[in-house]
Amino acid sequence: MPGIRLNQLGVTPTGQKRAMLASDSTTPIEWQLIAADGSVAASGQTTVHGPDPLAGEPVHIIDFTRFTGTGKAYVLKAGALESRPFAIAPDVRGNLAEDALAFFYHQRAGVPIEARYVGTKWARPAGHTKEVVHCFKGRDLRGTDWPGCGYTLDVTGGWYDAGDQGKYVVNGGISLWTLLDAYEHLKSPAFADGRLKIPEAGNGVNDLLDEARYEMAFLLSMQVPAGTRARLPVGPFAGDAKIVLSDVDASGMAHLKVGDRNWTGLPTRPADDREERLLYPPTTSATLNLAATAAQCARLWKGVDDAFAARCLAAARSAWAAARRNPQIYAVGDFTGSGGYGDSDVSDEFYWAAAELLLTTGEPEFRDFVRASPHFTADPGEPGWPRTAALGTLALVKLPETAPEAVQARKMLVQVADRFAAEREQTGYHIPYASAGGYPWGSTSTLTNRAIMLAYAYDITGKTRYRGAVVDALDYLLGRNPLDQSYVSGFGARSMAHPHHRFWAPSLDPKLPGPPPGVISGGPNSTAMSDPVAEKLKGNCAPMRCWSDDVRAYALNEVAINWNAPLFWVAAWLDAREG
Ligand code: 9MR
Repeated sequence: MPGIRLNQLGVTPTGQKRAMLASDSTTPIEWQLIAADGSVAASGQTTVHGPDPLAGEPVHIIDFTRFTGTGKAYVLKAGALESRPFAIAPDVRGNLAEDALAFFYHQRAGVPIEARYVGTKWARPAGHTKEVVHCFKGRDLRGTDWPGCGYTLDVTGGWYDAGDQGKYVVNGGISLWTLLDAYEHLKSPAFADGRLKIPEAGNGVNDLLDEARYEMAFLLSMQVPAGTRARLPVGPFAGDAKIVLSDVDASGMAHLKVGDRNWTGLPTRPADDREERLLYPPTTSATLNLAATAAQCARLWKGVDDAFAARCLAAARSAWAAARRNPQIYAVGDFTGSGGYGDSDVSDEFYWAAAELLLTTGEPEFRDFVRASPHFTADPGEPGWPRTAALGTLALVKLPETAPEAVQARKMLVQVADRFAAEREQTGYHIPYASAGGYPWGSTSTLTNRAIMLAYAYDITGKTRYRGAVVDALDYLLGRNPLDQSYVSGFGARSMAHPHHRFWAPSLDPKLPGPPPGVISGGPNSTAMSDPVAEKLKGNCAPMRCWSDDVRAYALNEVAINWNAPLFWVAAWLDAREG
């Protein structure tokens, strides 16, 4: 492992440039930047950070931002330590944004993944075609007897969530939001019609919208039909309390998920899944995810496909009304075969949905709701599937500049961005995330989601410190970390190659491909070390080191739509803002 670590793709000439090294020295160390011809291009002294409990080592920082030359093979040296050769060039990220977005085509359910778009290596037959499914009926693992429902829904399509082949409205919601937000906020020509390798390229519609529509259509299909009464759990149920089901008007709610009755083995190509696929009970959170994204859809497809936009608006309104009628229906069922995505505080989902509906319709009901929400005046934190307040804030900043809700949202956004940017000083690796409680499941997405907030703060204020913090986050993810690891497949000298995935699993079946380029691992996880690989590391790793590139490590090395989406957003933002 090289002693000096930095973004394995290299750095840009005009951007911020930092590298890290581990050293016990309490005094600064001389460093030199050596050009390919052996000449010293720049030199200076490290900044001593000292011991970093997140990294499990004492860290020094080399900052060579002031050097603005370009070249292919620079090397940093400090004492006996060296970096790998690296590039300084405007285009070091290459196709990161496009590849991160291509992940969503690869994850499509219901259609074959065709060689003409992904190459023969990653082509595969369609999985889960014609998913006309009925509701789970019978006893779950917690002993609750679910009555099933009197209908089936055609929920063919959408994206598989992750290494598993479940399709979840909750996690689908934030992932779809992120793609649609990239479309709406970045307005990048890079994804115009015909730019992506997807079947819809050339249909006259922006390709990013086309990819997003594939999931939007799935979310719409998960809505409970009008006139449906259902027996659902109302209110939270503590601990092992018996769950009581009540008769409610469930019209317009959204089922939380469609998934396998039992977990499928590893590997399982999507087309080879023989498990029964089932709809699981509607929840308030899923319903609000539908309301929020359908509201986005209603404004973004207006003028592109008015009929689709109108369908989305009707779905958003009926979902909102359903959530207001049923504000406390949580994912308390305990089912095997698919992920939980349970969330018993949906005040943030209410705030998010109301903010999207306000932005789309301008109606007073949504304005009043937003203003009365505790999230309107609170630190939104970073987005995450159970924490969507930030998404509401990012909707409000899109209101006309002088609208009081926009003014307040900008204030909260800058406040949270300042907090994230300041956290860098607490970490040896200078990243905008000084997690005191260890690293959570999917920690790489905490960073990319924070980077989205920082990017917005830069766009609103023009302060380079926020852009620098975005670069810091991405540098860490692409190799500037104690493991010298790029968490993105195909990008960097040591990049993730063995994700927990049922198809990209060559270490389990040599006939299967590895991950395509541009797929990000969930990354270090020191707080929920539940898989067999993680269990062995438990207690022996500093948070940033609790990771292994192992297909069995589902708590450390899975890939997921809500993790690739913010990677795409951030890479596309940097491309758009750095030229
Ligand atoms: O990302 C989810 C993480 O926040 C949870 O702690 C974890 C355990 O419930 O589940 C993660 O989501 C997984 C989902 O349940 C099933 N598909 C794969 C997801 C990524 O690991």
